[in-house]
Amino acid sequence: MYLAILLTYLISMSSYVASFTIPSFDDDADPVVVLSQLQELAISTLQNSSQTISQGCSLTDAAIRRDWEALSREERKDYIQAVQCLISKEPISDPKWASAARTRYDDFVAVHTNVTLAVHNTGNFFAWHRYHLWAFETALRDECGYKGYQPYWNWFSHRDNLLESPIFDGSDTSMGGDGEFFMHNGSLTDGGTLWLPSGNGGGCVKSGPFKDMQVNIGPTMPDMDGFVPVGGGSDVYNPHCLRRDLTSYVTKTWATTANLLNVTIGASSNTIRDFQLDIEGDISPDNIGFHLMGHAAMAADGADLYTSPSDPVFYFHHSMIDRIWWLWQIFHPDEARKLFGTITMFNNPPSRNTTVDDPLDLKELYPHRPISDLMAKGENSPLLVGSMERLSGHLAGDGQHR
Ligand SMILES: *[C@@H]1O[C@H](CO)[C@@H](O)[C@H](O)[C@H]1NC(C)=O
Ligand SMILES: *[C@@H]1O[C@H](CO)[C@@H](O)[C@H](O)[C@H]1NC(C)=O
Ligand SMILES: *[C@@H]1O[C@H](CO)[C@@H](O)[C@H](O)[C@H]1NC(C)=O
Ligand SMILES: *[C@@H]1O[C@H](CO)[C@@H](O)[C@H](O)[C@H]1NC(C)=O
Ligand SMILES: *[C@@H]1O[C@H](CO)[C@@H](O)[C@H](O)[C@H]1NC(C)=O
Ligand SMILES: [Cu+2]
Repeated sequence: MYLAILLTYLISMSSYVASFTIPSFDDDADPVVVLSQLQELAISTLQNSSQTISQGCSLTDAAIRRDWEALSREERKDYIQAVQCLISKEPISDPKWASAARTRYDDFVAVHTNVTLAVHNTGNFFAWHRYHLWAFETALRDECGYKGYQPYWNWFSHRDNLLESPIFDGSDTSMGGDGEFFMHNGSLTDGGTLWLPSGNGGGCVKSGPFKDMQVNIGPTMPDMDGFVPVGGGSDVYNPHCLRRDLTSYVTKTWATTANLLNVTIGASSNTIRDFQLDIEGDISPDNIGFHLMGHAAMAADGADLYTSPSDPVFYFHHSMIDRIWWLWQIFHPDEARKLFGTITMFNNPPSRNTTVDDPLDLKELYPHRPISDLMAKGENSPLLVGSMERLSGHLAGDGQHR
């Protein structure tokens, strides 16, 4: 079935570069393998297009975001050092709205917290997070000497046991391990409608480079039982340790091949509406969607709707979300530049539809660029290649292209 959908589209491709055998996708296959097949299909699709990539960006000079697992020990240490460098720098955000920010790292938590209700379950969800991610990545590079790009968390790898993931294994090349054991009754997520079981943590991250990280903002709306909100956002200074409760139940349940195929080339992929509703967990009651899945798997600070960028793995998660959007855009050129949703969360209060001319708000920290800047230019581009930000990434999938 998936193959048929693809062929319809692929038949319309004209020129070619390299030979590539289109795999037949199967819900029973290993999701890690399926994702790298989708990745190769996407790259082949781009290579076969005769479209010129705009703004001086091409497949050969595009920046490449990579799987953390594909980075060498040295590359991982460079990344960790750059994040710690941002944590050691002074904030530049205006205390008028970000009085709780104490570090340059906090600026990115504070801005997310401030605009939360305008960038989740809204039409700008993907684009705003793409811009925020780019801004963070650029700060690592320009202000902290980092030479690479933002790595991503491949949710499908180690989905059965997150403690074995090189992101979470607690080693000196990880982003820190699990939290200390903290007795609690799981998390009530999805607006309090869905209960998820606890992992074995919930307290302060107990190992690895972010063991002693101090979080200054939040929790504002934590889902985890026993983690008490402070009643405010980026205006409430609340120094506390970074907390996690790595919950493999969540990735085991939802990081599946069926869900991956559904959003990229299957039933949920046909329109921006269904794609976005699926990713944000609103397409079916028993699927929390990849976005909430990643947050809920970290739990505690990383699952707070407002202050989740407090956990540095937030950027790994959103790099993967961005990658899935990018894959989907390549496979669905007619939908790729469309938006779905209004300018208020769940359209509450009721508001107008988002348009591609709407500015993306990163407060005074970065220019308010229109959404269209982060998507393709050119009405009928089969590729939707556009700005650097859009292409910046994902060309080396899953470490297989190193
Ligand atoms: C690209 O073109 C090559 C050569 O014609 C072909 O083998 C390959 O399947 C094409 N890739 C896609 C994704 O259509
Ligand atoms: C966001 O910042 C503005 C000032 O720029 C402030 O008026 C508003 O209350 C803040 N909103 C939240 C949710 O923090
Ligand atoms: C844990 O929380 C859930 C959801 O609120 C509730 O249904 C369940 O009874 C609780 N379990 C215990 C042991 O308190
Ligand atoms: C796949 O997508 C369809 C259409 O969006 C949806 O109805 C179905 O529930 C999805 N399947 C899963 C496993 O989420
Ligand atoms: C808003 O978008 C929806 C589809 O996403 C469409 O049905 C509706 O007509 C649009 N509303 C306006 C006022 O354009
Ligand atoms: Cu967010």
